[in-house]
Amino acid sequence: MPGSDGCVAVAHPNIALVKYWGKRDEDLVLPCADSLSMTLDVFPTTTEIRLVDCQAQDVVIVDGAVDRGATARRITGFLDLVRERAGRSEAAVVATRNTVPVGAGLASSASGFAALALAAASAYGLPVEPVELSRLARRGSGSAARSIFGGFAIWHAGAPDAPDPDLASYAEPLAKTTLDLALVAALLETGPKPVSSREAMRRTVKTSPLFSDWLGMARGDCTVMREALARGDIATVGAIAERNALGMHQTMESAVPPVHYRTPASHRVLEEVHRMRAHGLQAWATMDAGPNVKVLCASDDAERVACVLRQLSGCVAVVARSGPGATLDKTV
Ligand code: 2P0
Repeated sequence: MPGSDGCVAVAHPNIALVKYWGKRDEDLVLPCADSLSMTLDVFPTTTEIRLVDCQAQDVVIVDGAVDRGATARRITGFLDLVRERAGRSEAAVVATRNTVPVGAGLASSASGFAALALAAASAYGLPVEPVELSRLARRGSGSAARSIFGGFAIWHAGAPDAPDPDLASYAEPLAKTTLDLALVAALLETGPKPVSSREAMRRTVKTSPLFSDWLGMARGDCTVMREALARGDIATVGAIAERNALGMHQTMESAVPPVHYRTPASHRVLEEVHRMRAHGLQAWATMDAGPNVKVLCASDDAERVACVLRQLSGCVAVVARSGPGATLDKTV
C-alpha cells in the first residue's frame, strides 16, 4: 500500500514580510498577488493522522478535545480533497496540537494546514515533494503554502491566464541570505479575532476603495523585498515590511463594513517601535489579522527590543528567529 496508515507532521507559523490579502479564486485559494515570508522557530503545530477503515466519519481532536464545529468541517473538507486525489476512501482520526493561540492573528492556520497537508499526503500516499505539497497546503489555508518551507519563502500567485491555475500557484524557498533577521512577537491578546481573515479578505476585495492600490503596492513590494533580502539590507527589509503591513490594515479598515484588528494596545506598541527607531534601535513593525504586533530587527538586537516591549503594560514579548519547514516526525 502506498504511504502509511499513521503519520505525524510538525510545521511552524510564518510571518509575511509582504502580505497576502485578497483572493481571486476562493475555491482554489488563489491569491491576487505574490507574498513573501519568514518561517519561525516558535509555536509549532503537531498533527497526527491515523486512517481507520471501520469508521464512516473523520474524528478531529484539537488540543486534546474532540471538535465537531467549523474546524472539524474545514479539516474534513481538506481530507476529502486528499482522498479524492489519492483514490482512497478511509476516514481518519486527526489529532492536532497548537502551541500558538488559535485565531489570534499568529498564523495558526499556516502551521496547522502545513502540518495537516504533510501528514495527510503521507498517510494517504500522495507525493510529499515540497513544492507539490505547498499547492496542497494552499487549498487548506493560503498562508500554509509558505510554511512548507523553512527560512524565507515566496508564494507565487500564478498568472490568471495560466492553463492550469492550481499548478501555477505554489510556494518555494528563496536563495540563502546573509541577513540574520529576528522577530519579536508582542503578544497583547490571545482571544479569537472578531472577523475571520477569510471573511475579512472577502469583504476587502469586494468593497475597499483602496484595494487596487493595495495590489499595486504589494506587487512592487515583493520585488523590492526579494532584492533587499538577497543583499542583506535590513533597513529596506524592515521599512518595506512595515509599510506593507500598515497598508494592508488601512485597506481593510476602508472596507464596508470596516475590519479593525488594530486596538489601542496595538497602537501603543506601534508608537513604541517608532520611538525605538528614533533612538537608533533598528526595529520595524508588522501586523497580521489580529491585534498583536511583531517587531522585526537584527538577531543581535532582539533581546534589547524584547526588553523594551516587556515594559509596556499587558505585553508579553517572545523572540523568534528563522525556523524549519514542515517535517514528518515519525510513522506511528
Ligand atoms: C499573510 N494573512 O500573508 C496574511 C497577512 C493574515 C494577514 O494569510 O483564507 O489564514 O485560509 O487563505 O492564510 C491569513 O489568512 O487565509 C493570512 P485563508 P489565511 O500571512
